[in-house]
Amino acid sequence: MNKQGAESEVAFSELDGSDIRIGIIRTRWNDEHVTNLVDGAKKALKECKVDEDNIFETSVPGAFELPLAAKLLAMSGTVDAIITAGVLIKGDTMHFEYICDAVSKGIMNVGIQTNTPVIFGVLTCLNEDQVIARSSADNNHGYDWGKTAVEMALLKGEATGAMGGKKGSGMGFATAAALETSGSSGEPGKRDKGPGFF
Ligand code: DLZ
Repeated sequence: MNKQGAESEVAFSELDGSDIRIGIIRTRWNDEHVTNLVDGAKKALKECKVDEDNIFETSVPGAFELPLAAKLLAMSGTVDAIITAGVLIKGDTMHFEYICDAVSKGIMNVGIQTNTPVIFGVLTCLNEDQVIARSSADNNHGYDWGKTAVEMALLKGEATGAMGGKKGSGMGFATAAALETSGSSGEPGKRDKGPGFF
């Protein structure tokens, strides 16, 4: 079968998610495929040592409901990153185009507005074969979404100082912060351990 570019091309460094909490919001539309994707995400979370008790999962009817549900969860302050999971399959009308556009922009906006990493775990496929090629055991995009959620949660922790520079996303922010740490010297360019972007 032509997988039409289905293979994942992203590599992840080793991620320690033992101190982070992840929210999963999944759709009940295309239930079977979405369940496979969520299973893939959970496999990645387990590999990253995210405690099962630190995974909150809930569902909404369809992909259109994902952005608002994600915003409400982000505003609750109970999770460090959110995975939205859904499958949109093109039909005979323009519905697919409108929903894809609204959902992708909506999910992006939630992350930007709430400073909570929100993973775009929505497959937008032309047919079911494309869905299967992206949610099956050996190539499950949900797995990448799980790793991405942990990486972004760690990244936010580094950037805000919440991780105390101990755990990293692999992007080096915490290292940069640690290099600049010099106590309360008051010297220009020096500062106490804190947000780690520079
Ligand atoms: C209505 C609809 C259709 C036609 N297709 C999908 C789909 O492929 N995937 C999905 O997640 N949801 C679909 N929906 C439901 C909408 O996302 C939404 O739940 C309803 O329009 C109610 O707001």
